[in-house]
Amino acid sequence: MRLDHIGIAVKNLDEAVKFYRDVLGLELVKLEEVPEEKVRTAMFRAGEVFIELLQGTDPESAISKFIEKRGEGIHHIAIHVDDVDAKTEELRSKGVALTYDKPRVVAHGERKINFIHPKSAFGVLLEILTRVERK
Ligand code: CMX
Repeated sequence: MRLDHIGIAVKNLDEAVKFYRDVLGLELVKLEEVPEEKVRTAMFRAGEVFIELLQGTDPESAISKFIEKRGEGIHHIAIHVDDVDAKTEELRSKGVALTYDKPRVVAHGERKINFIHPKSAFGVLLEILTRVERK
């Protein structure tokens, strides 16, 4: 297992990209829309890990709801695992609350993801993911 990325919820992705890329100077690796999660994202390389900015594309998006309740800020921490299906089953058998029964395939099959509910992880939303191909 390794830390993959830190997700930050933002209201305006374009404005946030200007800060992280142009002011801070991080390398923008990818801009992407993930319809399955109702988000637009920007992924920046920060050494061995990534910083992911997320803007909701729908008021019902988890990101839009998060910002409405708690404001912009750190939304989740993502941990890469070799097999997210096996990890989901293992964690469920240990009584951990997961948001999806089965991991979701997103980004044209590039990633498989699930989330550990913050109530099971001391107030932090943890994403577990398997990347089919790291980009
Ligand atoms: N981090 C920490 N706590 C969070 C949280 C977050 N990101 N999101 C919600 N919470 C808190 C809520 O504030 C609430 O706290 P209180 O009970 O103290 O008020 C608590 O968790 C319970 O919330 P809930 O009523 O069960 O559920 P919500 O409707 O707030 O949804 C969650 C929370 C995690 C179940 C939902 O956001 C979810 O299913 N997330 C997974 C999907 C997702 O986040 N997608 C966007 C990212 C996609 C990507 O990375 O590509």
